[in-house]
Amino acid sequence: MFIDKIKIFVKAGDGGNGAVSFRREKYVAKGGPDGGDGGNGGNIIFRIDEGANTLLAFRYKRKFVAENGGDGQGSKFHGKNGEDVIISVPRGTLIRESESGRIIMDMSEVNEFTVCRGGRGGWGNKHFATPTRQIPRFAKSGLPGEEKEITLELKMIADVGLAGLPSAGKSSLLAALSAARPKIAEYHFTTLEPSLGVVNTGGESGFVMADIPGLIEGAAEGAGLGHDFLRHIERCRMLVQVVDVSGSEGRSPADDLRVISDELMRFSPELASRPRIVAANKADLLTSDESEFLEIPSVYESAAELEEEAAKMGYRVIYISAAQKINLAALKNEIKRMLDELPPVLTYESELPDVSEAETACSPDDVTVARGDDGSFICEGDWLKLLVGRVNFDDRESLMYFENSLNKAGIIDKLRDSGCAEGDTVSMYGIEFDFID
Ligand SMILES: Nc1nc2c(ncn2[C@@H]2O[C@H](COP(=O)(O)OP(=O)(O)O)[C@@H](O)[C@H]2O)c(=O)[nH]1
Ligand SMILES: [Mg+2]
Repeated sequence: MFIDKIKIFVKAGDGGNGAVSFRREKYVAKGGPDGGDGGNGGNIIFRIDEGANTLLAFRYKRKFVAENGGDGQGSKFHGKNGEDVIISVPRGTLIRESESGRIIMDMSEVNEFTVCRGGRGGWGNKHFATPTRQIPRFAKSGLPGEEKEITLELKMIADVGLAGLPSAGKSSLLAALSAARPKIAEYHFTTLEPSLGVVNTGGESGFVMADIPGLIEGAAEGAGLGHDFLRHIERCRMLVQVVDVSGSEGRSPADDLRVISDELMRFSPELASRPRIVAANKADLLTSDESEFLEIPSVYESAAELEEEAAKMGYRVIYISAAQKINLAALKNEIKRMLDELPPVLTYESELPDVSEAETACSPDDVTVARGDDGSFICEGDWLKLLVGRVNFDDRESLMYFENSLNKAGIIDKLRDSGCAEGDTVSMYGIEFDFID
């Protein structure tokens, strides 16, 4: 079973609550506040696992929830931070937002990525040991951890992608050129999962080749195994189209070239436009003498047609036998020559708006004021949430900035208009303070 696309749910831990507590000591009549902070919630982190090449591990586990932060305690005890959850994925996994389909991250160049941040722990009242009335009295509740429905989609990373009809000899070619051992047999759709192999070219690096299940006419409509597997060669720098030149299955190689080209085009015109070579395979069935390979098109009409069709599309044809390992060096050298001039493997940019854009998108005008059950004034709005997230409540200057921002943005006026008066409690994303007019 091969799984290369799956939807999962992830949630980072919530922040623990800050404690509100007062020191009690012998001989100290009235102790100061000593409530410790809540711990931060654990993050959800993706990490590349070089050994993995499928998303099979997610078949039975689709929900990942990181630990919540512990609550703060008296005597300045800080709550324990929640443990992160590390999720291993194969290199080349795209993380998308399920609902919009937008790419959050391409796990191909970074090794680690935090997809959901744990909520920050609430502040204990120890921070407000010398409360001036202008500053928040105490920060109490921890903030919730982020949660998301995401879709993981594996797009393997290879320099060269093999495309062709079933039984053209794609798997045989990968096996002949690399140490990979894909399944090979004379029946169609032997290959049910993609595989990668490293092809040595004498130099230190070589190149990576990807074998995928065969395509047939109508794959775009779901015929055969459909064309979803093409996603695994979408990053490839070039394609090798494998064609059975012997007509061993009674087909015309020129037709085969057209059929596959059409299906590639229907999947993605961009993929279809990548540089390509045609590997005319099973040439051993036409002649067993390698020196006669170049003569094939002048002897066999079907091969001449293939040459003509390929020339129209701008592709070079190289005659090979994957099974007998004949003329493979010529193919390999041509691939190498082409790769030397091609841009690197495709990687995908995040499609999420960056944070600064998100910030400019929300406005203080959208901040609302509501009354809580206890009579407090509760302010909410994305603009405010971002502001609160940025303030360091341990730092006086940061607090001043907070207060000025509220003033300038008209939030204080809004509170006043809602009937908030001197001494009332105002609550903003876990922060509470007394209203001073
Ligand atoms: N005579 C001959 N048979 C081949 C050659 N390459 C592959 N085959 C055979 O064709 C069949 C299909 O090969 P396979 O590599 O599984 O094709 P795929 O479906 O494109 O991956 C197998 O029986 C292979 O042994 C070749 O160069 N010459
Ligand atoms: Mg195969």
